[in-house]
Amino acid sequence: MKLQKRVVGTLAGIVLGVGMSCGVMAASWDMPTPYPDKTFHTQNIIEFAADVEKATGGALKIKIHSAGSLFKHPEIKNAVRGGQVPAGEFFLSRLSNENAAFGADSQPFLATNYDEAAKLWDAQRGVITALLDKQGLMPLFSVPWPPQGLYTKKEIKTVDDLKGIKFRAYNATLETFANKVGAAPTQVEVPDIPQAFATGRVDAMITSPSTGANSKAWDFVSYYTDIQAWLPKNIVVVNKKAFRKLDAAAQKAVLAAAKTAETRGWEMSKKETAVKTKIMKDNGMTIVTPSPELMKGLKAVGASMLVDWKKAAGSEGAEILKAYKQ
Ligand code: PCA
Repeated sequence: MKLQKRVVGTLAGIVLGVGMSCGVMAASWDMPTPYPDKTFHTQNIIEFAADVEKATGGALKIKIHSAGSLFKHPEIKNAVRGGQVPAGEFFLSRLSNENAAFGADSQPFLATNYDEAAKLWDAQRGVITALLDKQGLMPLFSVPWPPQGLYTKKEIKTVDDLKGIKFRAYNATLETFANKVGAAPTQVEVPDIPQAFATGRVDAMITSPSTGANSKAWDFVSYYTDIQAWLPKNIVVVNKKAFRKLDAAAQKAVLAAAKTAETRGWEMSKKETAVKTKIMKDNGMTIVTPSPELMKGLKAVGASMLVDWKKAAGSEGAEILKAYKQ
């Protein structure tokens, strides 16, 4: 037994030595993500990992830990920053408490369709990259959720109808929005949505048709009002030190797979919108086109929030808006 172990150990040493001398040391990365497996973002990341593994001939394997199973969503960014894991995914605008520039894509009614969202990401990318660089992080790719809509038990015809409703929020910006319309916000992560509704912690939410359908929203609300309020993004980041430890070929493979994943993810997101809205309809939800009065009221809230955001985001925010409006 002892001898066997030694032989195996020696063999492993030889294999490792040969590997290193060729510069192809195999690496395995653990990658935490916040959303469940069937979420299109997670599916896209699974394909990204497969592309990397294939392009490196198995020299870099990325193991996805979805639905906050390795690190909870609020911990993922710092886990990558601290080097506990080399890469991870999170909801970009969660970082708006560090710098408002991270929250541009969650500003209500600033960018409300895919063309505008793409333009906003072009405008935002450089600023975000510089901010993350200061933390030893590098963005790999970013993909938007479908336009955000309103889920309620009763039909909402004006902003006043939202008064006093217990409202699920997923970041500080949505919390502010909910407060401004007179609702009562509570933070709830996606995997906890069904339970939060079932136990009456919340009675309404704003999220994509994607998250709505995946959460079986028809079990707890009847109306989906298609307000198309903003298209917030997820981002996948890598720890720069971990990235530098890869050989040149693996670094190239990661960047190429990231580029492909960004393109593929945006396409997946676009398809998701119609498919998931139909699933909600087929399950008995009433899909409502918002009244002009409701939209007017919501947009007024968005406009006042943008004024505050501009103040908070300073020169970085101004840079983003200038590039976006060009
Ligand atoms: N789904 C995620 C973020 C935005 C979205 O559409 C959520 O509801 O938390």
